[in-house]
Amino acid sequence: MSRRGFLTTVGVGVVGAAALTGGQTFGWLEPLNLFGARTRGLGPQGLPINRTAAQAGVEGAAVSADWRLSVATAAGSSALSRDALLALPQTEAVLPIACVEGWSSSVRWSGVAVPVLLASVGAPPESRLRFTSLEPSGAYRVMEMGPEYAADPLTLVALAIDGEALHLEHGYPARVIAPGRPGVLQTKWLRSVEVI
Ligand SMILES: Nc1nc2c(c(=O)[nH]1)N[C@H]1C(S)=C(S)[C@@H](COP(=O)(O)O)O[C@H]1N2
Ligand SMILES: [Mo]
Repeated sequence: MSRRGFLTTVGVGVVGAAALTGGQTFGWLEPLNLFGARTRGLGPQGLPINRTAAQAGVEGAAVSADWRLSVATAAGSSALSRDALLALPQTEAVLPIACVEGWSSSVRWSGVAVPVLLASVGAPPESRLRFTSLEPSGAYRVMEMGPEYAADPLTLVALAIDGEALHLEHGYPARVIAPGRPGVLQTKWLRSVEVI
C-alpha cells in the first residue's frame, strides 16, 4: 500500500470510530452506537443501566426483607439492615458513573460515607476493603478498594438518587459510589464489605 493510501485508510478509520462512539452524545448518531451502553437511552433515575438485576440474577436477594449489609473487620462482623444504614449520618454527593463503554452521567447520590461506616464498626478509615455483590457470578462481583478511596469522605455506600431509594437496576438496596474511579468499580447490589 502506498503511503498516501495508508494515511487515507487511517483517516477513514478515525472518522468511523468517532461516528460509532458519538451516539451517546448526538441523538442522530444513536443508531450507529455500536460501542455504547448495552441499554440504550436513559434508564430509571436519569442514568443508563449497564447490567440489569435480571441479568445479574439478584432480583430476589436484592428486595428480600432479610437483606443485610455484612461489615467484617478484624474485630468481628456486623449485619446492617437498610434502615440501620439510613439511620447513620447521610452524605450527599453529585458524582458521575463513567462507563468504559462510552457514556458518563452524573446524579445526586446519598448514603453512608465509607469513613462513617468504618467508624460505626470501630474500624480505622485508612483500611483496604473488599466489596462483594449479591451477584452469584460476574466479572464485577468482587471489587477491592485501596485506603485512599476508603478514607475519602465522598466515597459512599449509596442508598438513594435524588433523595429517592436507588432503583433496583442501579444497585438497590445499596451500591458503591466513589469519586475518581471507573464505572466497573462502582459495585451494585452490595452484600458485604470486609476490611482486608
Ligand atoms: N454487581 C455489579 N456491579 C456493577 C456492574 C455489574 O455488572 N455488576 N457493572 C458496573 C459497570 S460496568 C457500570 S458502568 C456501572 C453502571 O451503573 P448503572 O447501571 O447504575 O448505571 O455499574 C457497575 N457496577
Ligand atoms: Mo461500565
